[in-house]
Amino acid sequence: WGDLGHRTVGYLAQHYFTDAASQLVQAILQPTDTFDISDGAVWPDKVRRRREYTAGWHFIDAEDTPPQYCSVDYSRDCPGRKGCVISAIINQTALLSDTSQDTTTRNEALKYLLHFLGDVHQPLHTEAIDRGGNQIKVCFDGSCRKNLNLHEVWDTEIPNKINGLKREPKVDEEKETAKNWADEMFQSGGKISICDFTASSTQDCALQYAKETNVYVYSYVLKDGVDGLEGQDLGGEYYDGAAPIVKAQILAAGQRLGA
Ligand code: DCM
Ligand code: DCM
Ligand code: DCM
Ligand code: ZN
Ligand code: ZN
Repeated sequence: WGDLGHRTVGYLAQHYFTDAASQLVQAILQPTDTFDISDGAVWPDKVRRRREYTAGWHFIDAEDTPPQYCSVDYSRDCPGRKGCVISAIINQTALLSDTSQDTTTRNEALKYLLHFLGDVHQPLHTEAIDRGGNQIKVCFDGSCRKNLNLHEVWDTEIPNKINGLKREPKVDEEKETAKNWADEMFQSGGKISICDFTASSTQDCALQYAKETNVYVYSYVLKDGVDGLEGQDLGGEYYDGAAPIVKAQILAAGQRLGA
């Protein structure tokens, strides 16, 4: 997701925290007036280029065959050295839970988790084809600007349009929009199924979420194949079908992150 999506997932998760969880997040994140939970959630994107070894942690390149057969396979799709969003969730959960780790390690582990629970719910972050849709050129609401692609439409254009947010907003406006969207979903979004992580491993839970997310690649995102999307304007009918999926996935990410 873009910043709006990640910030909303952070604010939404906060609504589900127990008092103990709020205190723990306060202690580990140490938020300030200018650095709140939503800034923690976008932080991994801010350091992504400086920390090249983290670039592969944001997605899992499922080598499946849309729109015919969907699947996510941990041993097939998560390269050992480079890692993927599933291994990143496993590793950062372990670091966050380990009280013998230093404060910086646990602070960063929390920020990575705030972010990756979001990314694992973006359909194109669970799909390899054309680098998760980054190489599929499309248009949106009359704009066919250079480099606009299917991935960015799902990360940013659709969430922005749902909320009437323009491109490249000021941070304060973006945070306000994210807070309002989170409040709205908390009030009327309904209840999402949550993996029982006391009974299942982090890997099984993260993989379950990735598989659920990957199903949308088939049922909607690429249902007409790549050729049916290339060069098309996705701001109309495609947007109308995509918006409820984006809302459902942001809601699921927020509730699951909160849990
Ligand atoms: N920062 C962070 N975690 C915090 C507080 C700040 O990652 N708990 C980030 C935000 C800025 C940088 O560190 O990019 C410097 O923040 P500050 O000026 O608050 O030290
Ligand atoms: N940062 C921070 N707290 C950390 C790690 C990093 O405040 N635990 C800040 C410092 C930089 C930015 O985040 O502004 C990126 O850090 P780095 O250069 O280490 O990737
Ligand atoms: N991305 C992805 N799958 C890939 C490569 C990238 O989901 N195989 C994501 C990560 C960013 C976005 O696409 O959210 C843009 O990546 P980049 O800046 O590496 O082009
Ligand atoms: Zn993305
Ligand atoms: Zn990301």
